[in-house]
Amino acid sequence: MKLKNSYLLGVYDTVVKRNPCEPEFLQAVGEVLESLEPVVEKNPQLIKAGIIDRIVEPERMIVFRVSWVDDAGKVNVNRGFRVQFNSAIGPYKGGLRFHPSVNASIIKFLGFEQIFKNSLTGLPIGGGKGGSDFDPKGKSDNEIMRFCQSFMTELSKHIGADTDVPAGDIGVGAREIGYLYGQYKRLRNEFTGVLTGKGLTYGGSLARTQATGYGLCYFTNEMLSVMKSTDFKGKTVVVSGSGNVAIYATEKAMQLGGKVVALSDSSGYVYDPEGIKLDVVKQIKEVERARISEYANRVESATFTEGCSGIWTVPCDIALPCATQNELNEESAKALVANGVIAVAEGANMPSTPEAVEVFQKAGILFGPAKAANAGGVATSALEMSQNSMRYSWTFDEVDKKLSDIMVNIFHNTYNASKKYGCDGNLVVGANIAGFEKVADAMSAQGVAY
Ligand code: NDP
Ligand code: 2IT
Repeated sequence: MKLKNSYLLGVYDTVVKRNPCEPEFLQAVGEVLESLEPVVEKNPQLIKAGIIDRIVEPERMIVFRVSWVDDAGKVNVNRGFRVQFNSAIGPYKGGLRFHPSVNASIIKFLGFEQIFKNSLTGLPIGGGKGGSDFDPKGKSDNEIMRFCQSFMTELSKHIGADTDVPAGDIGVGAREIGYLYGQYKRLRNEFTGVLTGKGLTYGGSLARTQATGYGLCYFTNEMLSVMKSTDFKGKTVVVSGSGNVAIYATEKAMQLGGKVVALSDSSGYVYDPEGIKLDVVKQIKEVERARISEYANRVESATFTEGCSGIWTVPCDIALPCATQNELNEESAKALVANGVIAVAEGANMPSTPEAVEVFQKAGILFGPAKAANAGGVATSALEMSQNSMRYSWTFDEVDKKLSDIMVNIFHNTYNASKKYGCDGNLVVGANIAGFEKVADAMSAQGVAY
């Protein structure tokens, strides 16, 4: 922790005391507080108004039991969460994660990040996140359906199209959103835009599936162009993960002229020096829900290596971590730098450890932090909400164009904020400050309840 400002140190100490055993949440808060030092020094009125003391404390956290019956007739119990972190600029908005590692710390770090990310989109959405320690791997469709129905039976009491609008994240894609939506509608008898990432036949938006990965590449392309006068053309790209974000980041990186040579999952990574064949990946991951190792069985030029962090030893010009938090540590960052990487942009949430970020920044590598670089998913979710409110839908090209404009804007707002506060080109600081300013203003305007 490099915090020096005594007020911010006090805020951080309180967060540590209130949230023991929550390392991911403390990591996310620590990074934002460090970035806000110059803002607090320029704007001491923030201290009296308690804006930062308030922003680090969720407005509400709901924790609930999710009981469900498996195919053998046995009752299973999981824990469900929804953190409603900040509603200053719009209804709570953020995904649901189903993964065995989910706990209060993970949900709170994600919900906290979402406040600033959602603000950066320029759209009226507050910060929230939820999920469960349920593991979808190896479950039948019927088990997934029963779990989702049980989860939504409780969650439905706390969400609504103007209150809190969940979406997908790790382990929650179109299938899960469908089951969750069906149950909400059954319970409430309302056809409303209460979830995003819906199927196209019942209120989903074109381009939402592609949005996070495409948006990541639009952001990266603008960062490359403005800060290094280059682009994706002819560049070698490594993408970690092989889920929703990784697949569509790969697709757009290739459309922009890059060559993606590696993808991973939690078991290991595949390396294909001839360039990843995305149709094979989509068949394996989206249709068969199988492991990425299968790619090496089907494509002759590819090899599979066990262990997911080895992917960062593959030489590349551009690295796009798109799997999960803290997947890229100091050692991996050093390997990337030694191999000549010029840009790293985060598709996943907080995939780089603080030590890794420092390695990139010291080496002068372009670094696009998650809050800015992966905001295209939630931005397009907000566009889905707009279409639902209008009972209308835009074409793929209309949504894609809005997405691209939003990502270019996010880059410039982030870059400009870094310059305004004397940290030229430090997009971590820029994103945190640009995201914070709008939320802080709205919180000040709305007063404090006595
Ligand atoms: P998916 O569930 O579609 O894919 C997740 C991918 O990451 C899989 O390849 C998975 O491998 C891998 N992964 C998950 N956990 C781990 C782990 N502990 N170690 C190694 N690999 C892991 O999720 P998404 O693609 O939607 O999400 C990926 C990241 O992007 C997450 O950080 C998410 O928060 C973030 N994000 C997602 C958005 C969206 O719109 N979906 C928007 C913005 C950010 P395996 O199958 O082996 O588990
Ligand atoms: O981390 C994220 O921004 C998401 N998982 C997407 C959230 C959303 O509401 O679309």
